[in-house]
Order: sequence, then structure tokens, then C-alpha cells
Amino acid sequence: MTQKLPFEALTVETLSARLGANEALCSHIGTDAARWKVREVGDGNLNLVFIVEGDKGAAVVKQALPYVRLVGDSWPLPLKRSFFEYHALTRQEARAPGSVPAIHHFDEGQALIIMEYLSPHIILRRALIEGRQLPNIGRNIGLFMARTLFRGSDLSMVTKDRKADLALFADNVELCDITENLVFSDPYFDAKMNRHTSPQLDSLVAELRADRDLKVEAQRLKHLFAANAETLLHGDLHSGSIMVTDSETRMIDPEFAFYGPMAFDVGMLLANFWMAFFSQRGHEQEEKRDAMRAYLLDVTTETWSVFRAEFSHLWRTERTGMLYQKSLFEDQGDRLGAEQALDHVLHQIWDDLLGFAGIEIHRRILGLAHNADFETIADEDLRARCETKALKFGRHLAVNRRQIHSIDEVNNLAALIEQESRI
Ligand code: SR1
Ligand code: MG
Repeated sequence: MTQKLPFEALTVETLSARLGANEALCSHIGTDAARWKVREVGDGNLNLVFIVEGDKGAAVVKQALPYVRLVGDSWPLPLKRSFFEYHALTRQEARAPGSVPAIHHFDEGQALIIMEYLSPHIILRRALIEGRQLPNIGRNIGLFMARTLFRGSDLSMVTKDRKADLALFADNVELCDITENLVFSDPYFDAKMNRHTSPQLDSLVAELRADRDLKVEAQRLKHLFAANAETLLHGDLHSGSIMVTDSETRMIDPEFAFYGPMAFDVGMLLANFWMAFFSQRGHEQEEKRDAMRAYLLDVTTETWSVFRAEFSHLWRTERTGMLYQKSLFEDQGDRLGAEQALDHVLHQIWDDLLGFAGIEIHRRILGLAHNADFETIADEDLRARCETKALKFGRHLAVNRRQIHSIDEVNNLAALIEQESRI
């Protein structure tokens, strides 16, 4: 019987000795562990990430820590998030083949996943800050979201399997708790870990925290997030969770995966494109970023229209679950009924995603976990001007979303706010 070793965090110095006999790793990078080159590259908020290079190739070793890396050991966090990440990756690969890194090995006790090293991919957020226009991201991410969200729901799955899976992921309590607090509540009161660009944003922040309509909407969205176990979400689908080349797009880091509302992934993702849009002014040097701004709005349009088209295609061809059964519609010769129901479902996703997008924008500027789009703008006055525009846009999405009927309307609003010179 093999002895289960107690958890121990890897280091650059210990990794080769500890994983030198790991068959999966050796088969991908070579067996001569003494010659492996190890780098720690994790720049996320939670985990250790190593790139290990051997004679034959390279791999990524990702290990969870028993605490939140961003904050330190004063904030404990269970290692089981690695289990949820592993299981989410396997489901995403099955539902949207080729969209996530290949997994070579999972060790639950050590909370580590050995996976494909994506190269020459870079993090999407970094590419957008650099002003790179990637031609395929709208299409690739739209397809990923439609396929994973549709195929993980009662529109597609066998009910018994889905309920079992729902029970499995229901234990991802602590990561849901992070989202429930950091995204939906903390930004709207003076929570301990919050920060913002100060003093430039002080008065706007006070105004938003006193905004009753906004707080009610944020709590309605939190209610939806917590209570609508509709599909297996990625759960943290922002531009830092996506790796890209000009032609390839891969989603990473689904440790926040759980069963929640479809619109959450879509809204969070689009929010990150809109934040990239509002931050471009802060990254302009000699060269203007007008074309980049137009590109980012086009990407939101493409993402949403590919999502809609693929979701509709799956609705018509793969609707085998217990919801909106074909036996009630197509099998009765009522194809129009099925289309009417599809329209209703897409409309609900649209409405909710705008709300989630608004809240995601707020939390990245008012809460604990900021994003590099704004944070890398060194001139604080300029950063605050970019953030002010994004906050106003986010408030409009969260509170007035039922009056917004198309992605063009949203993007016109973004363009108008961006041009507003008084801010
Ligand atoms: C304490 S964790 C902060 C944030 O990092 C993750 O990437 C999630 O977005 C989370 O909200
Ligand atoms: Mg992450």
C-alpha cells in the first residue's frame, strides 16, 4: 500500500526531487530530473504555478496553497479547490474539445495538477494591455461559453448525472464564498480589504455606496448567483483566465467552478473587455489607441453573437435534457414553440449578464482584487479618469439593464462615456 504523504508546498528547489519519479511528467518532459529547469511564474491571487522544462519538452505544475496567496496565511483556503479545478477541466474538455490545457496528472493529496505548457501563448489581459488585436478571441470564447454552459445544464444532461455533479461541485463552498463577498457585497460598503484610487475616486465611491438602487440590484444578482444552479460555470472567466496566440484561445484556472447561472460567465467575460476598453486611454503613449478601442467593442459584439448562434444551434440539435423537451414542441409539430422558448432563455441570459458585468466592473475598481488593466496605469489621475468612466458604465448596466436591448446599444453607451471630456 502506498503511503499518503502530508501536503507540502513545492518550491523551485524541491520540485525536481519530489516529482522526478512522476511518470506522467517524465513522459512529457524527459526522465533526467537533475537537468530540469524550474521557474515559478504564478502571478494569480491564489496558487503556485511552475514551468518545468526538460530535455523532451515542458509542462506546467500548478499547486494550491492552504491560504490565499494574495493576502497570506491569515486567510486560509482549502486545498480541495484543486480537485474542483481538475474536475472542471475534464468536463470543459469533453464539452468544448481543445479549449483547455491537456491534463497529464492530478494528485489530490498534494493539490497539484500537471498540465500542458501552453507556448507561445500569453495571458489575454496582458495582450490587451499591450494593444494587441487578436483575431479569433470573440469566436473562440463565444463557442467555449455556449458549449460548456449549454452542455452542462438540464437542457442537455441526463438529470441524474447532472444532479450528482451538482452535489459534487456544491462543496466548492469557500471559493463561492469569495465571489459572494468580494464581487457582490464588499464593493458596496467600506469592507476591510477594499481599496481604490484615492483621493481621486473618494466622492464617487461614497456616491455608489449610498446608491440604494445599485445595492438592491447587486443583491438581486447575488441571489441569482447563489440560488440559480443552472449549469457548471467556469466561475472566474476573466481575461486573466484565458491564454492566447493569434490563432488559439485556451481557458485556464476553473477552480471557482460550481453550478450557477449561465449569465455569470458571459457577463464577467464581457465586463473584462469593457474594462480593457476604458483602460486604453491609460496605455496610450505616442500612438493612439482608437483602433484598439474599436476592436475591443467589436470583440464584445462577436463574442455575444457567436454565443447566441452556437447556443441556438445546440438548442435545435442537442436539446436532450429534461428542460423544454422536444416531446412538447418539435415532436408535436410545434417548432415555433421551441423557438419562442429559446428566445425567452436567451433574453433572460442577456438581461442577467449585463447586471453581472456591471458588478464585475465595480469590484475590480472598488474591492480587493483589482486588475492590471487599470493598475498598470502609473499616473493616478489618469487611472482615476479611466476608472470613473468604467464605474459609471458599470452602474448603468447594473441598474438600467432592462432598458438595454442590444449589444450595439451597450457599446454605443461605452463609446459615449469614453468620449465624455468632463470626466
Ligand atoms: C482572494 S481571490 C480574489 C480574486 O482572484 C480570483 O482570480 C477571483 O477573481 C477572486 O475573486
Ligand atoms: Mg485564477
